[in-house]
Amino acid sequence: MESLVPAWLVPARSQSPTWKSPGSTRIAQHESTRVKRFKQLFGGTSLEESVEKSRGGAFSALRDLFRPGVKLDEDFWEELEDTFIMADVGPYLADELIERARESIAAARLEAAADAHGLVEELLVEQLPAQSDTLRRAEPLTVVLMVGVNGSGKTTMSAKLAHWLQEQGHSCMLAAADTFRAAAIDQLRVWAERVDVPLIAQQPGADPGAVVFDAVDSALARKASHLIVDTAGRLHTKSNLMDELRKVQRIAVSRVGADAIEALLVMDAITGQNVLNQARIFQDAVSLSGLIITKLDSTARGGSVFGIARELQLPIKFVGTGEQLNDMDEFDSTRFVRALLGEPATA
Ligand SMILES: Nc1nc2c(ncn2[C@@H]2O[C@H](COP(=O)(O)OP(=O)(O)OP(=O)(O)O)[C@@H](O)[C@H]2O)c(=O)[nH]1
Ligand SMILES: [Mg+2]
Repeated sequence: MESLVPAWLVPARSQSPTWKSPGSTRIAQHESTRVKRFKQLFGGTSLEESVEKSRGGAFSALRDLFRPGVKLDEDFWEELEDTFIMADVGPYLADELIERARESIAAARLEAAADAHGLVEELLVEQLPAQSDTLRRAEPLTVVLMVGVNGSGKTTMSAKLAHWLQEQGHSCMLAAADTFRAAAIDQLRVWAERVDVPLIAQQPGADPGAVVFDAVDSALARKASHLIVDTAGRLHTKSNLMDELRKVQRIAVSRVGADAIEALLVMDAITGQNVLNQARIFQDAVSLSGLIITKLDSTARGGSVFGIARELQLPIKFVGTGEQLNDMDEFDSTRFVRALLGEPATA
């Protein structure tokens, strides 16, 4: 029987030839108390796994830096900066963080690294834009546009959001505005059936603007609270495709008003620092209201989140942490930073 457990969830050491069935009992044996604690914290089944991975990577070095006995000397600052850069925080931000940490630590007259842990935690939380409501709620309908480059996770996240909204008692619909490939429409159809939400789709090649126009009509007629529009992945350099996105947004705005639009840029955490330029062009095309960072489970460098969010000054609304419906979470800066940094090492 095919395993219900996706491969990425199985710890790497379990994927050996002797490893037979990645069943839940066996996985449970691999769970550290830390993972269990994070499971309690996040109430989900996978964000903690993803964050654990980031902590196992560059961020675990950060945690080690704060162990008892380490002095706040030049070596410490150098190592801290290297660790930030390794974690994909980006060189400029790393530099600035170090400057600010130095100032705060000098002002607080701290000498031991272990005492500086809380301060660095605060500094990292401050880098992330203030939280906003997870999703707008406009009457009678909120239209959620999912935009982004190819393969960033738009379709998967559209389904996850539909499921998330439904679980909260909202009535939601999906619109297949990625009309480039028949497979894209089919992919969303499979998700819509799984989540059990109505899908509005047209033939492959149809005008995405027309799909959105029809979908808004249907959503209003059925009194849905949210319409999630899955758009085609596009490179920011293709101006005709960016114009198409503008048109889709214009149509949605003309039907429900600008305040009822949630335009979310879906970015994957793996691409790191080099997506900033792309993001700016998307922001110009469809005044974005927030970010979704996907694939946090697939990277050991959660630091890119800081650079992306700070540069764009947009709230991170959700994170994707796997390929299954429940592999998502609402973003919370403090919880995210705490999960990355963990408790200071005690030995
Ligand atoms: N590990 C992991 N994989 C993800 C996540 N989100 C999506 N994926 C996978 O990434 C791949 C692309 O996801 P899609 O949702 O199809 O991405 P998309 O942005 O709709 O792609 P296009 O429509 O081709 O632009 C699929 O194999 C997904 O299963 C995530 O949070 N974690
Ligand atoms: Mg897609």
